[in-house]
Amino acid sequence: VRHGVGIRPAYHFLPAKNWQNDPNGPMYHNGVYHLFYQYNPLGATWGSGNLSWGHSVSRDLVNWAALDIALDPTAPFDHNGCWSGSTTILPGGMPALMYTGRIDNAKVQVQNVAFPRNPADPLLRDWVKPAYNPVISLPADVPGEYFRDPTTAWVGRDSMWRMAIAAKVGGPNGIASTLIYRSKDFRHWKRNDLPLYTSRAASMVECPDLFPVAEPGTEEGRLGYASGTASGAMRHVLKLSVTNMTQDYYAIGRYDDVADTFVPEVDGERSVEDCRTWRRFDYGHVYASKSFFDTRKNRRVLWAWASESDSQYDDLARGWSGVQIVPRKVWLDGDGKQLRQWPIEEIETLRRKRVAALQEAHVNAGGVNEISGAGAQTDVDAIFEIPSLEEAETFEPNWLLDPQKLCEEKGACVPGGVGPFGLLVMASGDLREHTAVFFRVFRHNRKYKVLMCTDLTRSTGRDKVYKAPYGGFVDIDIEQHQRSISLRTLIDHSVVESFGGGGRTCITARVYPVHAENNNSHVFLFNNGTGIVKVSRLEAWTLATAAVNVVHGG
Ligand code: DQQ
Repeated sequence: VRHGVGIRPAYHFLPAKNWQNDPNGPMYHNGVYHLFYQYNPLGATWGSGNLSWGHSVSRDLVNWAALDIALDPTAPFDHNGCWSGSTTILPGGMPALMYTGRIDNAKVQVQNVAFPRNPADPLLRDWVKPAYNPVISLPADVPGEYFRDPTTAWVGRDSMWRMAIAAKVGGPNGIASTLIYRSKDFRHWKRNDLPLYTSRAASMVECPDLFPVAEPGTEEGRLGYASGTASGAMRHVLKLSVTNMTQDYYAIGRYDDVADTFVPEVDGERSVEDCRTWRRFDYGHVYASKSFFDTRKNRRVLWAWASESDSQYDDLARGWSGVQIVPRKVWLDGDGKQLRQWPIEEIETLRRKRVAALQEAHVNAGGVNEISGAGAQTDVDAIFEIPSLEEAETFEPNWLLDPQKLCEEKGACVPGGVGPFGLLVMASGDLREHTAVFFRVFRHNRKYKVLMCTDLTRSTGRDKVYKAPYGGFVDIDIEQHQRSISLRTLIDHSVVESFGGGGRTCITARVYPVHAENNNSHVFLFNNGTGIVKVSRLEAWTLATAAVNVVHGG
């Protein structure tokens, strides 16, 4: 197997070479978008002690220019790695990076700040770490390796800065906590007695993100959190990355801006205490997500890391590892219970040839219809309509807890009643290799339950590659939606990002088809249910290659 040819994404963010993981400190400042990211300049592996902040800039969140590394592990307060953190734009427009440094042989974690050497430089190329770092040292009740990932700071009604930091509190078997620190001057920080949130169920959570959401029907831009201020909103979102699950979970809830505590509003089988029961931004393969408020378009934008899911040997052979998802706009759904996500509209500037425009089409039971002209760089946007829900299979209540397992039991090849129907992407002409993105509708307590899966079982002929299906439920009342459900899928060689039910359920997968080495991938519609499925509307476009950290000249 050749490594990398046909696999390297064409419009997802990745450095020219080497390893990247978490997105760090995304911001929009003076007309420029910045993305920093965990980067190992020495190779295609994580390299904990070498981690630096890679830095790229963009005017449209699609095309990116690579700049020099913003932070590298050279100071006494970070010489074992510059780990994750965030940016805050201080009053007067001065941006500040707050990040975790690993200091000594014990790899103790502390928090450091850095500022642009020349704030007038439009690209903010050069960052200085003041000698007074660290600004926050390790608290006595936190083990050295469990204190990290400061958030963007915000100002409370008492005019004090606040930021959240992940920590395990109370020794090695301590409690996964999100601590709040407060400061008057962004330099001297004091920990609140009460944490923002604790979860006894998870052993460590990292990369917290707290942000306000506009209530349905009101405008995001009204919240006045352009500079990171989180106050003034009725409800907030807390996202936590659960270390041992390598998964991100979020809850919508109430943030008390005096006590600095967060209480999730949970429904169904979700629990306040156990953040692993919360909803997920993505039911596939993403981690360590981070959002920022984009004042250019008054929207919240989410980034997240999608690591490789083949082997480290493959990473080394390719010389690179890890991509960022296409940035997503995030907002509160009209039901007030869940977030919705959609690829930022700028990605549509890459649309070149519209290869399909279907209306009132259909896919017969057992049908497989090619969308000809669609391939490894394609954007598909479709609405399916189910003429009759009569044939829906009966839902078993114990399936509720584990949609992923249900996708394993009922993969794309298992015929059903209503569905499985959807797309086969990154498919070889003979269909031997394909990744299936699909829905299956079940009857449940006189209502219907919609399951969305990305089935990787046949994604590649290679072995030693992750192939278990991903899955999540789509929280919509399909009867209220005229028995219709939408699916948008962004196909980019080894990345398949799908948005089900208008972005209520998202699944990102990494795939490594062998046939793609010959640049000969196909896209099909399929229906493995017992009745026909209508395609009320479907459009598909080829997508151009974006300029992402391309190295010029030389
Ligand atoms: N990655 C960083 C940490 C963070 C983890 C180190 C999450 O700061 O907790 O690369 O992926």
